[in-house]
Amino acid sequence: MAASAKVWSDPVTQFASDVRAGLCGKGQKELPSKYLYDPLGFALFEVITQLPEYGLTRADERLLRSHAQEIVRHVPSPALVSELGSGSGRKTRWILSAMCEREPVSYYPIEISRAALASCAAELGDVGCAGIVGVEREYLDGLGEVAALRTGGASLLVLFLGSTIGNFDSGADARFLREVRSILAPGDSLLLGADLLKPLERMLDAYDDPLGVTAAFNLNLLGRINRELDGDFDLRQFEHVARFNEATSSIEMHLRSKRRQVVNVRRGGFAAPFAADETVWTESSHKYTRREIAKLAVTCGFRMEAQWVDDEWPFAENLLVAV
Ligand code: AVJ
Repeated sequence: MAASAKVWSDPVTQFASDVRAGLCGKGQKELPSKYLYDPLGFALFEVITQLPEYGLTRADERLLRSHAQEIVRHVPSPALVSELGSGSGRKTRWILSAMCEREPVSYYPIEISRAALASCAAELGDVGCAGIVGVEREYLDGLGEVAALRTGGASLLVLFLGSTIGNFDSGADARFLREVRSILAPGDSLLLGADLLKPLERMLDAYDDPLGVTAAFNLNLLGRINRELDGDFDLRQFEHVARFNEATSSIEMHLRSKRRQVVNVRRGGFAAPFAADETVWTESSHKYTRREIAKLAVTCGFRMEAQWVDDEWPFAENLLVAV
């Protein structure tokens, strides 16, 4: 039993089986967006956050910077801070510094990307009172671990920033938030960043920038398959596509095969056929309305304590409290 559990949890085996499932079935091909973030993908995403067309991360950071004191005032003291997908950690600085003005705080970033954890520890190492303990796990497993560490009457403040919630398929965002809620105790807080619906042109430019950084970020997923699974994708035979799906209110990223071709993934032991113009769906990024977030909060066992919206780039910071 131990042996099979070990084989299954091997990250390469898991990646190979997810790629096989995503590329070899009938119907729409798809790959889980979490695989976009290998070290190269993580670095490309960092560049995306600096593009003039991609206002999301700057809006998130502006809101946290301007309202950190106020946000923290809603959180019962003492509190542990944990973050689902810390990324570089840059935005988190404002919250941690505000927490530190009242008490020393332990911060538990949860990340599957080791590169992100390292960058996060380096970025936040100088925030005086914060002890940083990185947790290299999937979000819910990691959060369960952090919740088990709490002692006495400490509350938990969970950060889920950057609109990563929007990457779940429709319906899966609510399922995920309910799972988060089930790990929390009444009175714990969840600070949820969510990108808002905005004019179509603005959304498309953000996911198909003229420099081609987002295209590189997307294509890198095929490069990663080549590197880690000994694949033979010719990246020049695929192109980046960003489109808005009205029905789901999501920006979708796809990779379109420029011609009919067969790609071998040798370490996975399979080959994937592509028709000309067939796409692989690599990411959805749902765009919320303010009311939709409020409804989501309530159906998942939270109340909406407060909401802050950026003036330049429609994006909302939502403070939810577990009921
Ligand atoms: C990191 C989930 C916020 O959906 O906007 C950026 C990732 N994809 N450009 C997003 C992303 C393409 C991103 N999040």
